[in-house]
Amino acid sequence: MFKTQYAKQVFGMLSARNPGQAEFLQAAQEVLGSIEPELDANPELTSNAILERITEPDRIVRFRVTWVDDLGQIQVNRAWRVEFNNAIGPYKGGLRFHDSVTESILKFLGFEQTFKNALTGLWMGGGKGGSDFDPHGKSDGEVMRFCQAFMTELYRHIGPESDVPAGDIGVGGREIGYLFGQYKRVTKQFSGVLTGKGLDFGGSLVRTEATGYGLCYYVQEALRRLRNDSFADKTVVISGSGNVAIFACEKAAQLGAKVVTMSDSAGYVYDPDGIDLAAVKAIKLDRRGRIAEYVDAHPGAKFVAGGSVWRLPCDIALPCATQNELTGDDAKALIANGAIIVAEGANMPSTPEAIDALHAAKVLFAPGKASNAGGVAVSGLEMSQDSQLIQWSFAEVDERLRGIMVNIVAQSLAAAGDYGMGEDLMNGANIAGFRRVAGAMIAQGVY
Ligand code: NDP
Ligand code: 2IT
Repeated sequence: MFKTQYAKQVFGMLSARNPGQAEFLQAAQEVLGSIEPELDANPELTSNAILERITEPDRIVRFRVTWVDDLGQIQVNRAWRVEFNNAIGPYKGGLRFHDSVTESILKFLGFEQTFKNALTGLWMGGGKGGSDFDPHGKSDGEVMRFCQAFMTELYRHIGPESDVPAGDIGVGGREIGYLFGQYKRVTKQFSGVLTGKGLDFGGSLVRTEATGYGLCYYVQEALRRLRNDSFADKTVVISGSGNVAIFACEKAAQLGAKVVTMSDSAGYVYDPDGIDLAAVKAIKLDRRGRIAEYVDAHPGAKFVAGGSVWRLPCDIALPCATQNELTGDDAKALIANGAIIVAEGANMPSTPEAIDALHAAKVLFAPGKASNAGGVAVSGLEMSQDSQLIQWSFAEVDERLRGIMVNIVAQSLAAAGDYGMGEDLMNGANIAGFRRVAGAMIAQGVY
């Protein structure tokens, strides 16, 4: 599986030390596999024990969150903050509230975040946190009380120059507002300790749209450079119907494509006329409803319970829901249907089998840590604005975001080119992100 003794030995150690952490080992295996030529070319990476250090989180805080539901019952959830690596900046990364959350999932996300943040070119280390709290079906009051209880412990571990959380699955503007309110209540500090804040209290324009928009800017640039092509007149299939999916759909349509699907954990909608995004926003953002409701007002569309959007014909596939949602068989269906690029809006949505199949078929594959970096990039821009107590215009932030995504494509192709890997955007992103973090670690000595 590995060609170098060093990567093989470290992965063996990781597997022995982290039993049952399948997601974390999956993410680590991908990165270690990609950077092997870099290890061969730079023996100081081995002598500085960079792989042993970069795969072990700096620290993990785990805590109990106790809150009272609307029936007066006491509820207990588990929560974590994984502070993975701060070689190039304060720990930075989102909070996920979902009943599937485990330490393995947060470690994979924090590990990925370390390299993603490096690719943005901004000063941000890697972190991730969250809870097994499931916000589905909870009232506003319950979500607020949970967020307040969560922050009552988390506040002592974070700070604008040490660790800056943001949103992820189940954590959007509402939750960040409640978390920020509680942070201020217990610390008396108004600072950029969280990103994704409301526009009237330290938030940045474009942060809400940033991940989905950035994903499309990345795809636009990759298609331009590698296929002399664009979004114009392409059919796009998107999974998910949350923050990332909605704004990927919006930008893809603005760039001339037709998006025909969106989904949630219950199933997907297929609209051959192109998704009516205003309707999706009304259902998902205004009413917090289910995507199945879309067909009520769109008789030409259908809702399919379960099933996979990846079996539908498309040119561009944008997985924007969750990890391991696009399997090897899904990839084979996309290849058979003539897809030209799969670009990850979610974190690690493609299984290793899917990635192998896409590479073998020469379908462009954009790894999440590169193609979904727009969200955290604008979080970094929010931190810059907060530290100066200013707010840039929409156009200014959007242009900086576009520049960062174009640069991520360039950096990835340059790193792949260093080892004759051509258009391998995954190996290129892993090498480029790793280089920056490893270089900073070596320069900062043994710690
Ligand atoms: P949201 O909570 O806004 O939306 C998540 C969407 O994915 C929902 O449609 C949800 O459906 C679906 N989903 C979640 N879990 C599952 C599951 N186990 N099976 C099937 N569907 C599921 O989250 P985001 O849009 O913010 O995040 C989506 C992905 O993008 C995640 O992988 C996240 O890590 C990644 N990401 C997010 C960024 C951000 O800025 N928000 C930045 C970079 C990456 P349902 O409602 O039924 O659960
Ligand atoms: O996965 C991610 O990059 C995010 N959820 C966004 C993190 C952030 O700090 O904005």
